[in-house]
Amino acid sequence: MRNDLFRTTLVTLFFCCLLSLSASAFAEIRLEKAMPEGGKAVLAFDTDRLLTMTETPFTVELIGGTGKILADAAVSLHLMMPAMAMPPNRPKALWLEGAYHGQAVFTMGGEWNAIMLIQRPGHDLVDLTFKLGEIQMK
Ligand SMILES: [Cu+2]
Repeated sequence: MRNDLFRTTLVTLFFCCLLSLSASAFAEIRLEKAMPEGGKAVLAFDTDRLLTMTETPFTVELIGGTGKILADAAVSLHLMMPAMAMPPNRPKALWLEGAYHGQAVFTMGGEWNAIMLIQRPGHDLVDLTFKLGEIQMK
């Protein structure tokens, strides 16, 4: 009887762990913007909550007007606070297996924007502003 209770508790704990692990593995912040020549840019942070002073992996997907993934761009983010001048914070995102990958660090609590800079050969520089909202202190 006591053993059964123990076993039930263990099994419950195990599934709770599994659930929370899988939830955190898929949690992301995903933002989309239309591109001027058609298609869209998708900015995804690999977290469910942005915090300051934390290396936060992000990916950029560029999908052309015809649905084709664009792999030929130079991509970076210009992370800035609309309320004040901050030191330059411009992580690059490098192409790897279907998306551009980079790491963002927000150096102060408050409202942030990410201006995505997209330069493709033979095209004008594109800048897209993503509002990230209030970023909390770690
Ligand atoms: Cu600031």
